[in-house]
Parts: sequence; C-alpha cells; structure tokens
Amino acid sequence: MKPNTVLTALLLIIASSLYAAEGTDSSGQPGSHRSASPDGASVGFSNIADGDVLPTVFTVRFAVSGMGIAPAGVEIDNTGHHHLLIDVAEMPDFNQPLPATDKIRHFGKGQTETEVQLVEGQHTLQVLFADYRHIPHEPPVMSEIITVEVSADAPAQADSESD
Ligand SMILES: [Cu+2]
Repeated sequence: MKPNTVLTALLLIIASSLYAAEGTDSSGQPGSHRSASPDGASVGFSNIADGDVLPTVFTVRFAVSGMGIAPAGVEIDNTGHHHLLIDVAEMPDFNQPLPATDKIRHFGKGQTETEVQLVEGQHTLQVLFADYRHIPHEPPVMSEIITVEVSADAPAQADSESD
C-alpha cells in the first residue's frame, strides 16, 4: 500500500467512527438528545418534608444520590445541577433547557442549598436535576412534589446540620 492509501483508509475509519458517535446519544434512545441518568439516581430535600410548616423565609437543602453535581456548562457523565420548582403546576418541556423563572430556580454553580422567601399559605416544592445544558436527564431525576404551609407564626427552622 502507498502511504496515501493508508492515510485515506485511516481517515475513513476516523470519519465513520465519528459518524457513529454522533448517531447514538448517551441515552441510547434514537431521537433523544437527553443525557442518560443511571438506574436508581434520585434527588430530594434533606431538611424539609411534605406537610412541614415553615416560616416565610426558610432554608432548603437538596440531596442527590447516585449522581454527582457539576456546574452548568461542565459536561461530565452522570452529573447535573439542582433546580427548585415552586408552585409549578405544569411541567416544562423536558426536551428543552429548563426556563429560568421565579418558579424554576437554577443552581448552576452546583449549590446544594438556598434560602426561599414565600408568602403565607400552601406552596408546592420539587427538586428537578438537569444536565450541563439545563435539560433534564432521561429518565428524569426529580423528587416527589411536597406541599408545605408557610406561616409567619411558624418557628424558625432548626438547623439540621448543626453538630
Ligand atoms: Cu439549570
């Protein structure tokens, strides 16, 4: 074989493997461009629960298991960042980056806790994990929706991490 022929053959091999890599995404599902989440991955709240009565300013801590946290924009398999959904009745499109609104808050620096201020009354809260592009994983990794009662009369939160 001439050197040229060898080079051409190599380029063809590289080109075809690139094409193959593009044709299948990490979720393994044709047509999906969402990042795969591992079996058993979950997110939730570590310091509040359904039915809690909370003051108008309270701390929310997020927990994730089975995946890691990475800042938005940093592409690493099996990682993502938290989003807090407040009083979201209708889920956003999971095939698009999540919008950033007062009701869909992003923690793109990789934060695991935040302070929330809400008016008195019942509110729903949910944690939704999403990848470096803010697109939920496939299958999506999200908590149950919890309902909390916000009341100016509620006692201040005990610090669940004090020890
Ligand atoms: Cu985000």
